[in-house]
Amino acid sequence: MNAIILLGAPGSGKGTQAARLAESLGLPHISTGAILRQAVADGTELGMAARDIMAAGRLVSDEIVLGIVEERISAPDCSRGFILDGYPRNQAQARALGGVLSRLGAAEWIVNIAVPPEELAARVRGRRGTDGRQDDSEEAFRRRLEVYESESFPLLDHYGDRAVNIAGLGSRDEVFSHLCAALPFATAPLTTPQLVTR
Ligand code: B4P
Repeated sequence: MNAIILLGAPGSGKGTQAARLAESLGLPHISTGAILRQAVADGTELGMAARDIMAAGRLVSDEIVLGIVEERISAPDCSRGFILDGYPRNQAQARALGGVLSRLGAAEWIVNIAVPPEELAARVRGRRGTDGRQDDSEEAFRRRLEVYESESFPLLDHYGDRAVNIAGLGSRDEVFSHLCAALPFATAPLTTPQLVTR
């Protein structure tokens, strides 16, 4: 079982790349952010608990998010593996996940998508108004970046050389090629015609 873990700042393209990888490998894409947004939209108890925290750009409690992840990865469609997008986001989550994955006997593949802050801000600004995400407002996004710097960025030290860094700048296709190159079992489709010489 392969557990692919995508790390990166808000707006780094974790969700974009996880969706492509899921399609290419035929593995489920598990986005804790998407699950939480759906719960908010459905008005469930979980959604009620998460709504204001997310809108403020803060992290939902570790206990809640671990519960979501444990339940999702124990579903039958995750038996070959899965792609985690947005989890873990701090050291407590990383330790909890490590315990769950070792019980499952899963191999961890950790990839960090590196994007400079000015590009992150430009991307999120670009989707304001189209996606209607409350946490994309100027204030909430600034807070999300601060939370990333203090809580999620240190995960790179936590994972050390088990995490592979890839460049998240460039087109979505280029980033996808870097991602596939970091995973021995993934192959990126050719994005430019191959020159055939006779
Ligand atoms: P997430 O849903 O994980 O959102 P994100 O980190 O902001 O986005 P992502 O990096 O996936 O960027 P995307 O592909 O969309 O989290 C939202 C909130 O949920 C958190 O703030 C928190 O409150 C809560 N939450 C989630 N997980 C949690 C956890 N584990 N613990 C506690 N709380 C948790 O890309 C961004 C934009 O860039 C898009 O518009 C995209 O089209 C564009 N883009 C992507 N790739 C590009 C490229 N190569 N070039 C140009 N644009 C690109």
